Amino acid sequence: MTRLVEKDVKDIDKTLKDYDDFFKRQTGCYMCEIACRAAGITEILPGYKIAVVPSTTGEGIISGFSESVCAILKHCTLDAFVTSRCDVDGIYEAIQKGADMIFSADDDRFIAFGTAVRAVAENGICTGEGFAEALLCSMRDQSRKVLILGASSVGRAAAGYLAEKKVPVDMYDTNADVLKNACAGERLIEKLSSSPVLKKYTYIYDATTSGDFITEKDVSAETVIAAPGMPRGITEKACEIATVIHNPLELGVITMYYVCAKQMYLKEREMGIR
Ligand code: PYL
Repeated sequence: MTRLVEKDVKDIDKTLKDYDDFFKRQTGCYMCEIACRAAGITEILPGYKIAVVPSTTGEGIISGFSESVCAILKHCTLDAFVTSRCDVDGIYEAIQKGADMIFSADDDRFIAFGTAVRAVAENGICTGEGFAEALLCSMRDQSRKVLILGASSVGRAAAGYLAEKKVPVDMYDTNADVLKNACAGERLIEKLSSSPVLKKYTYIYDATTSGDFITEKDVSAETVIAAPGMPRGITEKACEIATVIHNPLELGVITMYYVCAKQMYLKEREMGIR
């Protein structure tokens, strides 16, 4: 997983509306709609109060990261705030201020979790599934194979999601061992033993951290690429030709919210408090 830096997140809050309009032109849906579909939400859920708690562990705070997460959640008309304090003190503040859900990220893990009921959503899995749903909505022919590059947690989540939707997948990773252990037993996932010819695929999913390796030679006007990988794996010139769905944080965060909220809602119904 690439650790984001300030320049990756600094303009997110200012560009969210325009970006979501662009995203809708690309996929036919707004990010919230895609995230709800990825989370398997078919009914209106209660709005939960969300606290974003900065974490100073490891390499510490990324300037603008928590504020961007909060802005993304508010863009979906959710009730979110960033705690003034960090780490455990921030968790204490979040609960004192009535947060139902907390978002927090250290260098290894970014999660959303319930404060009153056991519920958790993880960024890599949610990003993988959110972008897979975005690709699915953009595919004119869902019987065509999708090429997934990168068997990281994001790529594995995407492969499992698409296979569950009966979409055939070719999967490739430069690390043969990582590829071998990915999505074991999934019938609809074919693992490639050599580097694929990109031009052969209309639908591509870039879950790598390679950056700028898909060029204008590899794509056509029909090509659709879901690209959660950071840095973006597709060159500017290729982005002018193909449909490239890419954002550093937005879709993963929104999908995390709905995945966590669905767990909370179902548990609350079980407990008779909804
Ligand atoms: C969640 C992002 C998506 C891609 N890489 C992940 C990353 O950069 N993780 C590190 C996040 C650190 C946040 C820092 C803060 O500002 O609270 N601890």
